[in-house]
This record gives sequence, C-alpha cells and structure tokens, in this order.
Amino acid sequence: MVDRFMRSARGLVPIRTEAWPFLLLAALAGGCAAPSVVGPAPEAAGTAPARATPAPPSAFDTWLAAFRREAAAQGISAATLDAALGGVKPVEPVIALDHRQPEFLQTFGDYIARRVTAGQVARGQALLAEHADLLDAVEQRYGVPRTVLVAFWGLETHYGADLGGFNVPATLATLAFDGRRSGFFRGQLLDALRIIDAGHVSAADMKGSWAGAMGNMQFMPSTFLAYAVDGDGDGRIDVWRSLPDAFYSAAHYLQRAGWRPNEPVAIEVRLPRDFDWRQARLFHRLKVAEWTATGVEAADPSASLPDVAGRAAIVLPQGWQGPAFMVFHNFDVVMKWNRSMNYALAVAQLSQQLAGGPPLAGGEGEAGALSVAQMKALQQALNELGLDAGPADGLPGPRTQTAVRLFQALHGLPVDGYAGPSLLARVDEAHAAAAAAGTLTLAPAPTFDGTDCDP
Ligand SMILES: [Ca+2]
Repeated sequence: MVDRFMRSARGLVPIRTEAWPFLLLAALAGGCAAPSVVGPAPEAAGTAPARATPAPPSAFDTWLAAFRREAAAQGISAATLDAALGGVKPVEPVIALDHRQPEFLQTFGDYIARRVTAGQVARGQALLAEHADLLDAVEQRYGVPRTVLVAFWGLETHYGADLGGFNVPATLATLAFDGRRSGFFRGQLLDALRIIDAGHVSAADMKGSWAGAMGNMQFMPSTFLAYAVDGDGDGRIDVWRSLPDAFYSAAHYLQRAGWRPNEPVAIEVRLPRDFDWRQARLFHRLKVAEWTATGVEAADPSASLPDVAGRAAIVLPQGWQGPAFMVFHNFDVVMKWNRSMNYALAVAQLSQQLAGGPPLAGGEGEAGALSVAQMKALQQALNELGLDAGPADGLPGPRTQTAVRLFQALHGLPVDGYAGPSLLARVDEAHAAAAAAGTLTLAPAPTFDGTDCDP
C-alpha cells in the first residue's frame, strides 16, 4: 500500500491521483500504482560529505531543530528524537525519486503483464499453502479471503522480498523538508516517531520505501497507527518481520474500509455485441441482474456472475477492444488502499489466479501507451476543439475522459473514453481541420452530462 502516497490508502492522500481516482488508463509509472520503490541502503544514501571546517547550520538543520521542538512539545521522547533524527541529513535519492516525472503512461495490459505473472501466481500459491493456518485465522476474524490478502502481499512487496531499504525517519524528514507535500510528510514523520516511541520498532530498524511505506504490506505511519494490530500477541506490532502482524493489520484495514465478505473485487466479463460503450463507467452502477439482462456474462464460461446485494459497474481499462470487467463494492474498498483502477484490477486478477482461476480472457486492447507529452498535447487539442479536457497536465482524469467521450460521440467512434494512440490521431486530424477552417476555440466547453446513458 505504498504510495506511494500517491497511493492512497489507508488514509493517505494520493498525490497524482487524488483528483482523478477513476482512471481508466491509470497509473503512471511512479504514480498512483507505481511498483514499490526500493532504495539503496540508507547508510549509503544518507551520508553527507565530510567537512574540514564547521559549516553554518543548513536550512535543513534549522528546519530540523524547529521540527524537533514541535515533536517534543507533542510528547515525543528525547530518546526517540535522538535515535531517529540525531545527525540526520537529507537523503538525496529520495529527493530525486520524489521529483521524478514519468515519461509514459502505462497501459492496463502492460501493468498486468508485469505484476500478475505465472511466477507471481506460483509463488503466491506456495505461500498460501505454507501459511494456511495463519491465513485461515485472519480470514475467520476479518472476512477477507486469504487469496486477496496474499495478492496484496505480492503486489506490495513481492511477498515480503522487497520491503524497502530506506530509513523511514530520514526519508520522511527529507520529504517533509523538501517536498511539495511537506504538511503530509511532516504528519507522517510525527506518526513514525510515535510508533518508535511506543516501542514497536527501533529507529534504526524502521525501514521502508523512499516514500515511507513500511513492512510487508507497505503501511504509511499514519495507517500503521490507525489500523495495525498485534497479530501474534507478543505485545509489539512488527509489520516487517511478523507475518501475523502484517496479515492481521492488512485485513483489519480492509474490514474497516468496508470489505464485504463473500463478494468479489471484480470479474472479467464478456459484453454483448450491441453493448452501449457509454455504459462502461465506474459510476454507472446497475444491479447484476440488470447487467445480465443486457447480455453481459462472465468471461469464464464455467463461472457465473455473483449474486451480490449492491450494484456493479463495467469498466474498460484499455478501451472497448480490451478486456471488460464488472466491478463490485469491494473494488471501491481496494481503491481506498490504492486509488488506481489498474491496481485494483490487479488485486482481483492475482487473487483469482491464486485461487486457481483462469488468466485474462479478453482482447489485449489497443497497443501502445501515450507519452505524458502526447497526453498533454491531446488535452490541449481537445480544449482548443471546445471540449473541456481540463488542464493539460498529462493525467487522463475524469474531465479528460469526459472530453474524450464527447469527441468520440461527435465523430462516430465507440464512446469508451479511452485515450490511446488511435484517438490521438483522430483528434490531431480534427484539430488540423479546425485550424484550417479557423474554428479553433478556447471558449467554454459544451457541457456533457456524464450520467446520461440513454441509448
Ligand atoms: Ca506482534
């Protein structure tokens, strides 16, 4: 649950995705669903060059002194402050990682291909067997299936293999001082100190991702404080070395986020030939029986769509030619962990394959992802065509998707909201024609009622 604070989770505020949690394209590399970023050893990362003569206090040192006074005023012990922040320096790789800009958007197919591999499934199945008693106990208490927990484990840290090597107090101090999200990381740093103060872990052993996500399930400190539990009953919460603590904590988080036992996250579906693509949107929700009545069925011929109480949506993460999924209430729960549609679909896919389910059946969708520069150009072109794609920020959020859908409707294309290379080519064409005709505009865009799904 990293995030990557761009990952949301667990109380985290996602960074790049907070305004567009409904991505169909999803996930920038390094963005909301970035792979866990495991850094170099903190000793190497945090070493400052030796100085021959004493230097005046740096801006960081001045900031740190003020922070320490505030932390002390909030009750953090002097021993913890000394252990966690004594002599700490900005961790340069963290700054570089925080300022990194992805070059390309990532297609759903690429995202899944990298995360839900045969090896990942086989490893997860072996671990399901190895930890069967523990996972059974967690499932009994919280109602979260073992395959789902193990899927999170695999996606977050490759089943505990990649916990991250950054010293968390140092990385959080770096981000709190340097970052564009100083307030967020300052709060995380205070929470990290509270965890050390409570005796769960020593400052030196508090390792994590460059963004401060910790342990097998990559909890941010605030999430740890709010949701982590002592699964093995030894009096400490050790999300790094105790699998009971890590699994109980993750399941507790999911339960508190509203997990519904006996309901899936998402199921791949086959859509009828005459399916109205406009209906494939995360917030267009129908009862399963209503979808079934339109001809939607499970992609796996041996499976049937589940009988759930709530409503479900159809999503097309790689456009109308790609796989289609019916997503349920628990999909929303997973999106609280990480606000990336691709991530949530990966949890669904990996957990189903861990349970012996088939791999994806649907088409591959349009190949090739737009670069971020191309996405910005697309947004600018849509804006100049009078369709409101929002700021040209390279992020295909809901506003951009709505503009894409409107463009598609105006040009007789399948209205799936997907911005791939072919859509960019069509928009470029229309933009050139409008430029030649002198009709480009930046006038207020026509409104498009995204809830209008009448055929
Ligand atoms: Ca424990």
